[in-house]
Amino acid sequence: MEFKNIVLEIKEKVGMVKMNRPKAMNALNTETLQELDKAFTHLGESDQVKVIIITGEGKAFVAGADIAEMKDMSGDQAGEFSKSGQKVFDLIAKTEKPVIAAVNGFALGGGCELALACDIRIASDKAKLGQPEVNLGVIPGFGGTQRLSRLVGMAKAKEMIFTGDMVDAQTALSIGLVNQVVPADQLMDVCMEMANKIASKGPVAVKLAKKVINDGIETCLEEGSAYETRDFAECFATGEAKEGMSAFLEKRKPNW
Ligand code: CO8
Repeated sequence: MEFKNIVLEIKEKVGMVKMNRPKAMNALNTETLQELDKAFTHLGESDQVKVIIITGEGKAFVAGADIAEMKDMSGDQAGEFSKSGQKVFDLIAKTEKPVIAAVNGFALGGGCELALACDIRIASDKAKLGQPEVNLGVIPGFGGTQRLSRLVGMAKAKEMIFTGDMVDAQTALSIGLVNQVVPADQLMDVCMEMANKIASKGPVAVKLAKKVINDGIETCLEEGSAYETRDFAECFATGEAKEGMSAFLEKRKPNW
């Protein structure tokens, strides 16, 4: 698939999305959001792809929503823009395949929110993350007020969102905003290694684990545990559990 602002590649079982508007620090304009929507719909539907990695070309992962496009918006237009971004990020968050954000550089505003919509964030030691919207007189509008506080807790989320300060990769690691920090030149190798490892596991199990964790965090423990029981049983119903356990007992690799 050909796009203007992103590059989509599939390497065996891994779908790779690269944000590719480096002159504008990969800022998210309407066209880029539409392209992301198309790319993730395609990757979500592909039988070949088991894991997705998203990264950015140049100095930025994504430096936010496109400020030039937003500047003259009316309240209604801004609301629509916020909704369209949230829709794409929800698609990413709910994609049945794990999504790894390879945070290569600045992940600011909508860029931090894009990383937050992913399942796992691996940061280069050069990365900087933040929600600088208050510097522009706005609040995060692509899910940041909700996902950041769920991930790092309300106090840290409020500090980042109220001050607009960026955090470096090590600080992001210390507050749980990223999973790992790696040297910049190893970022893609580390992400690929993790993606390949996940892609080698039971695909139904990985898909259901993502769904149960995501659904469970939005509800109470009792209901979340019921989701877990339902999907634990589902692993057996599909035959995947039988193959995984037989392979273990027969000392061979599972054939999913
Ligand atoms: N939008 C549009 N253009 C951008 C953006 C952006 N978010 N970020 C950078 N650019 C452009 C610059 O204008 C510049 O363009 P030009 O070369 O034509 O002057 C080019 O990218 C390079 O940027 P800099 O010269 O500033 O590069 P530096 O290395 O000096 O700085 C930074 C890099 C720190 C990333 C800096 O560019 C910066 O601070 N960018 C803005 C970050 C920001 O404020 N992001 C938040 C945007 S608001 C947002 O994301 C809200 C999301 C929800 C929207 C809800 C809908 C209503």
